[in-house]
Amino acid sequence: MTPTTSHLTLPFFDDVHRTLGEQLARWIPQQQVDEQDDRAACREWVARLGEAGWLRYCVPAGDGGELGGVLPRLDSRALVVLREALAFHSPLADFAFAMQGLGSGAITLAGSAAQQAAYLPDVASGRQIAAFALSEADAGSDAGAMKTRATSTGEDWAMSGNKTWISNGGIADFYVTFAKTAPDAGTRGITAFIIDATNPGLDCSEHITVMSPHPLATLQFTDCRLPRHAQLGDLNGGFKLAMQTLDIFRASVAGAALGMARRALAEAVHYARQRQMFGQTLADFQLTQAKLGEMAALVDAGALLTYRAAWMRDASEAGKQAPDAAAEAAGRRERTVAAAMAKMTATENAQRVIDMALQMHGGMGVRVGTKMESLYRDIRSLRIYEGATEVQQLIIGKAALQS
Ligand code: COS
Repeated sequence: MTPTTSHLTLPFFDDVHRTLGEQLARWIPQQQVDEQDDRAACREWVARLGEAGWLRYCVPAGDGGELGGVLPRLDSRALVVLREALAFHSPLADFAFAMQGLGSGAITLAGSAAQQAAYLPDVASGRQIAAFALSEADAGSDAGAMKTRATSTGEDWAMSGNKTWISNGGIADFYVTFAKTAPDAGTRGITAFIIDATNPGLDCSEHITVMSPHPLATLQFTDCRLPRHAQLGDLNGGFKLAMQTLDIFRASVAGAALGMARRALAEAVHYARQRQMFGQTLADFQLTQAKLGEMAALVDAGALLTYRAAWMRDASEAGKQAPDAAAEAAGRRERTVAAAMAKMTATENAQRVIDMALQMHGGMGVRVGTKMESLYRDIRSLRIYEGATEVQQLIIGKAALQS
C-alpha cells in the first residue's frame, strides 16, 4: 500500500514537505526487510535510510553543509512527514529513523562544534547509530529522580549506575546519557554526556524483548571513565536539554501514530470493499460506514494537532527573535503543550482506530502475520514511550492551571 499525501496540501506545510512526502510515497513501498531479528532489521533499515538520504532530515545542514543535513535546522514538519510515511509501511523503519534523530537531538541543540562534527554527519549517513539514555528502573515518567551519577575526578568523569528501556541499546555506536552531577539539586543537577559504545565500563548486553520488534537494552555503567569533552551542553543543564529534545520528538511520535492509524484505516476500507456477507459487501452496511466515519475523524483530529505542533515549533525557530525573555518563555510553554496534546491525542486515537479496524477484519484481524495483528502490537508502546499519555496530561493540565 502507498502512504497518502493529500494532507500535505494543508497550509501547515511548505513545498519542501510536499516534495518530501511524494518522494517517500514512491520509495517506501519498494522496501522489504525481514524483521524477525529486530536488531539486524534495525541495522538494515538505518543503512537503507542513510543510503537513500532520509536520515539527513535528522540533523541540520550546518553553515556550509558540513553537518550532513538537508535543511538548515531540524525541521519538525519534515520529521512528521517522514515518520508518518515510514510508519505507514513499517513501524520498525520509523523507529530506526526516529532514534537517529532522538539520539542525536541533544547534540544538535547543545553540542560544541567538535561534537557536532564528530557525530552528526555520521548520523545523517547511517554510519553511526544513535541512542538517548534517560530512563532508569525507578525514573521513567519522573525523569528527574534518576540515580546514575557522574563524578568529576578533576581529569575526567566517572559514571556509575543503570539506564533501562534504552532504544537501540546494544546496537548503538553512541549513547547521549543523562546523569546526576549535583545529586542534591534535583532536576537542576543533571548533565548530559556523549558516551561511545566502546567505552570501557559500559555494558549493553542485557537485551529486553517487547511485544513488537524494537531493539531495547539495559545499560550498566561501572566506574565508566569519560573524557572531559564527553560533557554535552551546560553543567547541570541536562534536564532542560532532555526536555527540549523530547519537545521536538514528541510531535514526531504523533506523526508515527498517524502513519499507523492511516494504514489501519486504509486496510479497513480495502477489506470492507471486498468482504462479502449476507449478500452484500461489508462496506454496504451502515454500521461499517459509521465506524469508518468515526475512524477517519479520529485520524484527522490527531493529524491537525500534530501538524499544528510541528508548525509552531518550525515557525518559532524561523522567527527566533522573541521580544523579551518572558515572551520567549510563554512561547516555549505553548509549544511544549502543543507537542503534548499532539502526542497524547494522536497515539490514543491511533490505538482506537487500529482496534476498530482489527474488529472489522474479524478473525483475520488476530491472525498472526497479518498487518492488522502487527499494527495492534506496534501501536501500544507509543502511548508509553517519550512521555506516557499521563505525563502529557500532566504537562497540559499544569499549563491550564497557570493560564
Ligand atoms: N523545555 C525546557 N525546560 C523545561 C521543559 C521543557 N520542555 N520542561 C521542564 N523544563 C524545566 C522547567 O522549567 C524547570 O526549570 P527550573 O528548574 O529552572 O524551574 C525544570 O525543567 C523542571 O521542570 P518541572 O518542575 O516541570 O519537572 P518535573 O520533575 O515536575 O517533571 C515531567 C516534569 C513529568 C513533565 C518530566 O519529568 C517528563 O517529561 N517526564 C517524562 C520523561 C520521558 O519522556 N521519559 C521517556 C524518555 S525517552 S523514551
